[in-house]
Amino acid sequence: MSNPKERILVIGACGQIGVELTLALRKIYGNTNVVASDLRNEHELLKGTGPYVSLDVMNKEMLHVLVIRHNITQVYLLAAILSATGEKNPGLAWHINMQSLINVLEIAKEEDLHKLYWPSSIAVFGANSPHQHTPQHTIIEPSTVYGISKFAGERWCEYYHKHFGVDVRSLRYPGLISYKSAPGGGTTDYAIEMCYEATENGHYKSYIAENTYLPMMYMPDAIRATIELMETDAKNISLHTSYNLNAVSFSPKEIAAEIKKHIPGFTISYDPDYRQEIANSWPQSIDDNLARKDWGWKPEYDLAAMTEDMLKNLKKKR
Ligand code: NAD
Ligand code: AKB
Repeated sequence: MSNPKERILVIGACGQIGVELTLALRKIYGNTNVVASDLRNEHELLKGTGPYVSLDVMNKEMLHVLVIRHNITQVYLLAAILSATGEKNPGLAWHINMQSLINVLEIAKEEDLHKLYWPSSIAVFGANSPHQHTPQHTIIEPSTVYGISKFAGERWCEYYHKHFGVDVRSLRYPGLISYKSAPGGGTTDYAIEMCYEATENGHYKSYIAENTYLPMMYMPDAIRATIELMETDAKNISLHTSYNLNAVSFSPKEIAAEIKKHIPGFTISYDPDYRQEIANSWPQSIDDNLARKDWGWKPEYDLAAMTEDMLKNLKKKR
């Protein structure tokens, strides 16, 4: 059961996940108890739904003041630089992804916050990890700066839990597919772009090759997984790094075929770029048995249900 006394801060609330997660948290905890924050201007969908604060998470003093002033008890840290953007500026990606987490972990320790959520990614895995049903515990040798920062972040989460008792929880999200807020520079964004282009222009040029499989998930499943993980009793959590999380696996060719069922004239061409190498290093599917066993995770959307819902909503947006 969620505690109505919780006061939540979402950092990176205007991003692809942040908008939908903030709205979902406001439904559960009450609009005024969920403070949204971001570097960017407030997202259209958040306007009028609850408090919004402009924040650079890299400024630890400002973050600390905000946490105290708003009596914050839980933080969801979503600010990050994703895989494709990260490869263009590795130093910046490392700096932002690491320092933001350390700032929040330190404040969680100092202010004795009840809980902290920070997402990891399938990007922690690398070319030497098993690519099919990639296990929770296996070879982890990420090749992108994003993946390296996520792996280091997982270790920091476990460290703060073990040494300072911080209740930090984490999921290794697959590529997330959604239509409400635009994606922020990931390798898996191709699938979202394909749905947008299919409804707008009837054609898409994919930067990922046709038979490249990647683990993916529809946003409603990701939001539900996040809230279920955060609401489960602490005694159910056996892992303080980050849980593998699986839903669907598909290739560009497969999602294109699914789109054609709804938009028969849709055509696709392929022109792989630097993101292909990133995709090649990642798993094709994930073993998430531990998440299922510990806190009862079960996805709902398959490729067909996800594509149908995406296209229906994108058509409504036009
Ligand atoms: P996003 O890029 O869409 O959103 C991130 C938000 O953080 C943006 O609104 C950005 O303005 C904000 N931000 C950046 N720097 C900031 C700063 N210094 N201070 C405050 N805000 C700042 O990313 P997303 O897709 O919503 O991802 C959220 C988290 O989930 C990230 O940690 C990401 O690595 C992780 N994740 C996402 C996916 C996915 O497919 N979207 C998959 C795996 C993991
Ligand atoms: C990306 O492609 O960078 C993200 C992720 C899987 O972490 N979507």
